[in-house]
Amino acid sequence: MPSLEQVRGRLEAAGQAHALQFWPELSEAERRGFLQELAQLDLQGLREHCEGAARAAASPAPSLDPHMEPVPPESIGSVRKSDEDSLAEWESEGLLRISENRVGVLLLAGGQGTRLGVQYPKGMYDVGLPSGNTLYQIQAERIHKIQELADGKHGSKCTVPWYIMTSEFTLAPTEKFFKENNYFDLEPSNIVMFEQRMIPAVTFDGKVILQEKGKIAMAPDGNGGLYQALVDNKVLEDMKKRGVEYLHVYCVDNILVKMADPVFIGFCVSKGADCGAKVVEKACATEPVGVVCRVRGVSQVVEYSEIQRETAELRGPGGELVFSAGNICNHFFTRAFLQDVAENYKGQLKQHVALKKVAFVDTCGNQVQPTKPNAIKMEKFVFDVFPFSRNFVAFEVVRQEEFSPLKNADGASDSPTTARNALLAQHCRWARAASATLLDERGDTLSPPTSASAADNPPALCEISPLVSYFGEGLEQLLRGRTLTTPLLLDRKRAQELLMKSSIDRTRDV
Ligand code: UD2
Repeated sequence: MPSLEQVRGRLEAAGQAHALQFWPELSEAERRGFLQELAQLDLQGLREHCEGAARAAASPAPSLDPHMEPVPPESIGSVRKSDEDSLAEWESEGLLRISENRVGVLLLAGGQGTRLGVQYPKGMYDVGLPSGNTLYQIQAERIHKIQELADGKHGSKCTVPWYIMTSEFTLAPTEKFFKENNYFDLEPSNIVMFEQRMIPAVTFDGKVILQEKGKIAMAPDGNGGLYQALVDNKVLEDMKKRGVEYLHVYCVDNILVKMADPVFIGFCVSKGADCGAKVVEKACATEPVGVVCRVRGVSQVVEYSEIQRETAELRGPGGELVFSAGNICNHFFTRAFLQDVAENYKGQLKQHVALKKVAFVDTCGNQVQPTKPNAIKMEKFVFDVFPFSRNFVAFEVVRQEEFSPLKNADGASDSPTTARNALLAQHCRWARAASATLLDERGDTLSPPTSASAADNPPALCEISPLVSYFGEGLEQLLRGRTLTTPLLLDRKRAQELLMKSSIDRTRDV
């Protein structure tokens, strides 16, 4: 570890000597911790980072809007517009690749979840389902099920490894939570957690911020920090060792995420894509999702925070949004493409400026909670590698089946309530499609919601464990012709009971 004097020298050279202002007041233990933290900082690049951040905040990059064009609809694959045969073909292709151990999933879980307002990683959040399952549990169960479906189809015993990118904020609690939950009965060696880098938040005049007298305010480097983190933690080597060639990268908070979605994987593979993104039709012009579009002819995402309102609101002749392909942070990458990015492009990723409120210690040593943004955080975005791909594809999926993100606390959109209701409504649809009748607690038949009533009434409490059904499949044999009282939790045990009952009923019929 470098000495205090060496660190002081480098801080001075970077114009950041103020970081040691309160050194004399620190205890021995605090000094050790702080010195260690400072030693880990890239002190060589610090000046460049701080000056760059201040410059970027003072003169924002020119807007991309004048160069944006929508992706022509015929260039976007679509669940809605494809026939049953194509969908079945893609699914089959995806399941084959999964059964061959060539598919992995990668969770982006380094974010701080500030909007939701919890102090723990978002994946640990329980949105209040009858099962009490957290987002991590739901995701893990979907991995179990997709492995089982691929095994069932191909007679294999396959593994979908789960890579999880965390940050200094989320690694320890995530590890602890997985351990406490016995890794959700997945094989621990198939869960690979790794950490992305942290970078200092910077004031508008380019100074690092003291969050405490012996601590610099640091933040994860954005979900585009993925590419550096893959290299830092030798994740690409791990993928190679396991034979993983295709990766489904997704963000933690979408309760409807189809883990290792075989349809999406199969679509991308059959199109020879090296990079792909799922999109949904935007719900409204101001929905906080990036738009997949072309900029100067090259496919990429323009983030919701960077598109101008007038552009977002542009409408075509039929009244539809011109930029309607909403990014849902579900991406496909080949390992070969990620390797290429790691070797050739990760240094070229754009830096995006976010202005945030960061608590700090002022020069008199007082703790201050700012009421307006006082800090610049530089972030990279995971989708900024799209322009480097040779064959990018977009794939439109149905919102109500695949996208309901948990971003905010209740009372706003994309909340625990909207996420819970989206999942319950989907499971009611699955149960009804399997010819079940659902009753309320008083024994009255629950009729399917009309689009008008769905907005006001929460759906029936009908939850189907991913261990029973991944995406609605296999329910007919359990539910056909049955009348079931809600709340209903169709977990493995209940499914077994229903299966036994079905075979007894069939014997009686004979
Ligand atoms: C993301 C997408 C947006 C849209 C939306 C849909 C990006 C940059 N934006 O916006 O276009 O698709 O999701 O829900 O992808 N994360 C990290 N490390 C970080 C920061 C974030 O791992 O340093 C993770 C975070 O834990 C989450 C994901 O990245 O799983 C997305 O982060 P977010 O929720 O802050 O992104 P949001 O909603 O602004």
